Amino acid sequence: MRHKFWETQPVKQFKDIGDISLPEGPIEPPIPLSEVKQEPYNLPNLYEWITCDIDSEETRAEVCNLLTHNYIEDDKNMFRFDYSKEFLHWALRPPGYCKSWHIGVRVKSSKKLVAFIAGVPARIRVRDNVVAMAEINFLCVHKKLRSKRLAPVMIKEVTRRVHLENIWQAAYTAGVVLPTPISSCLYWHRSLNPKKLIDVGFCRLGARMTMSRMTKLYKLPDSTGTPGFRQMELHDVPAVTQLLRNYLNQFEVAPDFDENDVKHWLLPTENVVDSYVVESPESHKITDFCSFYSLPSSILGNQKYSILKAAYSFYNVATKTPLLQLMNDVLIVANRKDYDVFNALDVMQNETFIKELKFGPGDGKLYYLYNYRLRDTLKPMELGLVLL
Ligand code: NHW
Ligand code: MG
Repeated sequence: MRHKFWETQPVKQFKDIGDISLPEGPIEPPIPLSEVKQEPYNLPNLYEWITCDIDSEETRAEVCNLLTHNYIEDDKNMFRFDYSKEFLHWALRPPGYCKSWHIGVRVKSSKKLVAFIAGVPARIRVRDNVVAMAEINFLCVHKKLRSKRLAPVMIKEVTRRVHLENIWQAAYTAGVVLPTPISSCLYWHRSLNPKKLIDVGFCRLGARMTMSRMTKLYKLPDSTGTPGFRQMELHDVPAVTQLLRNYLNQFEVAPDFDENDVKHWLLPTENVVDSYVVESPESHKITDFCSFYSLPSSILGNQKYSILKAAYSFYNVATKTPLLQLMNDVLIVANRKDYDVFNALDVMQNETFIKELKFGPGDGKLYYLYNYRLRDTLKPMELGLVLL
């Protein structure tokens, strides 16, 4: 398959797969900032660029509205991600974020927002190198403007604005195959509310399965089992950071989190991100950590339900409690908080609990790096990075 745009970009190409003469690392060197294009790329005449002020309630609502009606749907167009304003506030304003990386396109005459793309800064370790990167997400073009090659212009513009901050690499994910994934991961789903999931068509009753057997199969206890399991608090930030840094070290690609990052990304925020620790009842040391973020989907065209409440496994570290037990406790918490489904990628050590905790397979999520070549693709278990 030809990729007219992606073939022109500094990414590992399909023809490079297996070519061991190519070195690992950056594909193109940085250029002096004075040589970075100073003006935005050209848009078709009816449209104009805007920098979206995510601090403004009104802009955030506009972006939410665009995404709610035009962002990612499943293969069968039954569900569409429904990012909340609180979620966007969290996702787009990590430490050191750049306003200029929150990019919208609107119709000049009506001012209607019709496209969006965003980047946030992150330090990502690739094997032994910590690389300053942008994480690119929320690329969205209004349904009526699809297939007009607007996406490549959006990508070039965000690249230019990232370059202006002297950053030359990026990480992103997609459900589609582009040149070329660093890892191909799979989502797994753990039913919490099987009856609703069947009603809305998220899953089906298998052969020889009845609703009552299904309900019994997925039933969870009311309270968690691990002594010392509790919600993470502000004073846990140093201990959690240490735990995470030690743990993430074993993966080939992983974020290089410091305390500020942990505070932002992992301290509980109502309806956005939830984190729990295990504090040893004897030593009061934090021995284990787990977290999930909250990303509902709109249910398209169902009479009875309009929202699917989904929790997504984020970062989990088990040093004392078995990971299986820790994750079972997270399922219990998510169930108690009324989530319908708990999702996890097969990254890190997630494979060790996915089958036993009754997750079923779902869609793929492909991970990519921009302007950074890895010699071989990584197994999901070698990946220590979760992108929203
Ligand atoms: S993935 C979510 C993407 N969004 C959606 O799926 C929402 C629904 N779909 C749409 O809004 C998470 C449109 O279909 C979009 C494409 C906008 C996706 N990534 O305008 P054209 C992210 O946000 C290529 C990258 O005609 P369209 C991560 C496609 O292969 N490229 O298509 C975003 C083709 O190029 P090719 C994608 O359907 C990462 C070209 O776009 C893509 O109207 C971005 C066609 O453009 C995707 N998901 O609009 C990259 N989908 O070469 C960041 C399609 O094959 C890179 N394409 O001809 C790093 C930048 C920063 C670097 C800093 C150093
Ligand atoms: Mg287009």
